[in-house]
Amino acid sequence: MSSVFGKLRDLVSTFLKSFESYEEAVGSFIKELQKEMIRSDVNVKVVLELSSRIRERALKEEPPPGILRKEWFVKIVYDEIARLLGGDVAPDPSPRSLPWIVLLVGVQGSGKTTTAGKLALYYKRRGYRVGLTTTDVYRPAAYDQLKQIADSIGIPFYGERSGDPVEIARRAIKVLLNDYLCDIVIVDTAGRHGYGKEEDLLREMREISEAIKPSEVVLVIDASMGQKAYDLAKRFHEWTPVGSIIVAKLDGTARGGGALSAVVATGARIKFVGDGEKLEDFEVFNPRRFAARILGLGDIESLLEKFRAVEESEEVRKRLERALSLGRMGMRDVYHQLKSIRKLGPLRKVLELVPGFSLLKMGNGMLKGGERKIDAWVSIIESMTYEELDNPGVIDKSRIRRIALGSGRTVAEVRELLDYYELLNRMIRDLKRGRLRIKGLDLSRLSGEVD
Ligand SMILES: Nc1nc2c(ncn2[C@@H]2O[C@H](COP(=O)(O)OP(=O)(O)O)[C@@H](O)[C@H]2O)c(=O)[nH]1
Ligand SMILES: [Mg+2]
Repeated sequence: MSSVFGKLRDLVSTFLKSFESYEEAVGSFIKELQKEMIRSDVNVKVVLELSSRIRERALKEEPPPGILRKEWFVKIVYDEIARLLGGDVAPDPSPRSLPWIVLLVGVQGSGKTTTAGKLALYYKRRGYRVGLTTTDVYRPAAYDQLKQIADSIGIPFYGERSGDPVEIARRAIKVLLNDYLCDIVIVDTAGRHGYGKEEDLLREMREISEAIKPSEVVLVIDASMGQKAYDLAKRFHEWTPVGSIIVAKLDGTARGGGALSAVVATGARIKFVGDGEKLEDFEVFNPRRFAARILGLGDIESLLEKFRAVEESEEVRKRLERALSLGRMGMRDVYHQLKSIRKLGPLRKVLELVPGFSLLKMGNGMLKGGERKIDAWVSIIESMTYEELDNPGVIDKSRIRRIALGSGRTVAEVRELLDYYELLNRMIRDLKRGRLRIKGLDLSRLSGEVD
């Protein structure tokens, strides 16, 4: 099974090292990306959409300070793949109403029966009363396989070894809901029809679906399914609208390109992934982690660190903007500032490039004392009461002594922080009144240079 996404990692590192101009490198990257994606699992339409969005952003967006354009490009690729998969919003796997009836569909061998057990265990552990049933009458072992799973996790099972799958489904729902008082029922289905024709299978799925009116139809897809995934998902979706997707066998070598295609084909989201044969090997889908897997982000971990720094500095900038519009900066903002610097460690170089950040280290050369001073000030602020944080004006001599004692710092250090806080607020006040000018200052884009 070839995987575009293993290759993508090489593409990324080649891209980062290449000597071509940015535009050329983006062009070659996108061309390679398209080739690889098409050669492997991902549908052509998906590829074209994805690459045109990447290209557009790549040529339009300016990276934040401290980030190279090429590095920013990698973030764009990562973002766009994550966006296809649902972006930052993790799926909500809890039932939207009870009873909750799940109909699992998918082809033979995709992992449906195993997934039925995994899903049942997942909900059982969350306090639901779950029942299992199967409509697969074509494969003699199907009944036993699911019954054994149900027994092993101690939940009710209903099945019939032969008969009409639609009627079996109807009866199963009735029995599990009324006699066993289940509030979630998971219906496993056949992956291959008795006559072996795909259309017969799809028609049967539709009939079962119309008979039991499931709360959600879930398509189970094998992570290693290749180019076929797009068409397959689309066909299932046409016959029985797919509400969500579960990707099984993600523990294999496949990176899940087929799953990406299935998402686009159905417009449904991936809710869970299965990553092993055991029933515990199951978790709620995480779009960013999946995107990272797809990109093989292991070796650009440091780049991700840097992006985190950018996000951090965004927060610093927002707080500064607010302080400027209010004409005052709170002690909590200073605290956040100091923590950011400390958290970012050597990466605070990045932070220093953030517009407006330099303003904060001006004055008494706060960073001169190095990490030690930052640590001291952080622990001093942590020893303040809410009242003191909200209104540092109340901090008198005796409070200074108490804070020094509580934080294990000296009275001089506490005073130094308070002086810094004063100075900062004087500067911000002056800025607001226009007595101090910062070159090109407007509140949406602060420049750190002071005239
Ligand atoms: N490694 C691995 N194997 C799996 C996973 N899910 C299912 N399988 C295996 O895949 C095979 C087919 O699974 P099954 O649930 O019977 O598929 P079905 O035909 O769609 O019902 C079985 O051998 C399972 O043990 C998984 O997440 N990881
Ligand atoms: Mg099965």
